[in-house]
Amino acid sequence: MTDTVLASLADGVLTLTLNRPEKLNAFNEEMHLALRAGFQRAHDDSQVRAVLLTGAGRGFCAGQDLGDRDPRKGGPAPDLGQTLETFYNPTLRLIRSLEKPVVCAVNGVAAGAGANIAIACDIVLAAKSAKFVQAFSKIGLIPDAGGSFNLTRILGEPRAKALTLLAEPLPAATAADWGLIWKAVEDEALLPEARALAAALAAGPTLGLGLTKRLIQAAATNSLDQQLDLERDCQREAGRSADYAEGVTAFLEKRKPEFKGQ
Ligand code: T3D
Repeated sequence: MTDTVLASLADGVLTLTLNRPEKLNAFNEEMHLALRAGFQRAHDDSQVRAVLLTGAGRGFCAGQDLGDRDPRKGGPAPDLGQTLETFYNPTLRLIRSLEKPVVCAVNGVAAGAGANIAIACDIVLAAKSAKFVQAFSKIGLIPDAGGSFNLTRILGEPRAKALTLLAEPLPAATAADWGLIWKAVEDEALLPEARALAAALAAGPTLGLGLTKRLIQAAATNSLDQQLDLERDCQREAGRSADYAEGVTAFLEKRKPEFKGQ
């Protein structure tokens, strides 16, 4: 059987490649479990200092495999609240709570939950030919996989509502102009750029980068007072790290720092 998610670790970067190209990498149960296992490994393995998520073939991810939801096959209607709780939400929580950078290279169409998993990552690069489709309303569903939260927070209500109600494809260049993603790049530059970015992050001060991620995410819901307290606590922790000592020493010695991720 083919692996539905390819995983490889090199130079601190765990690359996870969604691998059901004939279905534009739509999620079946096996792919859900494999992706979740990949992000769990990123949590557990100190050798992993950054994650790179991408898709095999011409698509990034077309969301749920609708072949597995075919009403014509009969039987009771599935409880989709339960499928979110069982399959999508744990992965979303693992991505957001991972205190290591997650780079997403959107190599082609990202639809439904596929689009929303991409935008939940920390730094999103997309090929210029890629597009983001909030496909849910076309089949009578609502935006999930954190989409209603992230789209609204990043874009504001007018654009979040138009994208989700109309389900019109959003080209990568517009997604970048709107600040939904970091960058749209030439198709052939996507993987080289994403790999270089992930490698640079993996060579960085992992603890400080993880705390930074925690802070930026917390700012969405914290008051200024709460955020100032959190900055104080995180800076205290960062200030005790070996990487901070190395960073300052390297600066004073006018050389490149060699961060160990501690
Ligand atoms: O169910 C739950 O657990 C709740 C959670 C839901 C989360 C969700 O993600 S709901 C949203 C599900 N996704 C969609 O509705 C997107 C459906 N796909 C599309 O709208 C289009 O395929 C795309 C816009 C993504 C791409 O269009 P295009 O023209 O580039 O490609 P295509 O020809 O439509 O698709 C290529 C093949 O992939 C095709 O198969 P074939 O005809 O070559 O054998 C197509 O059927 C297959 N495919 C694409 N998306 C899915 C899919 N097969 C199963 N499920 C899919 N989602």
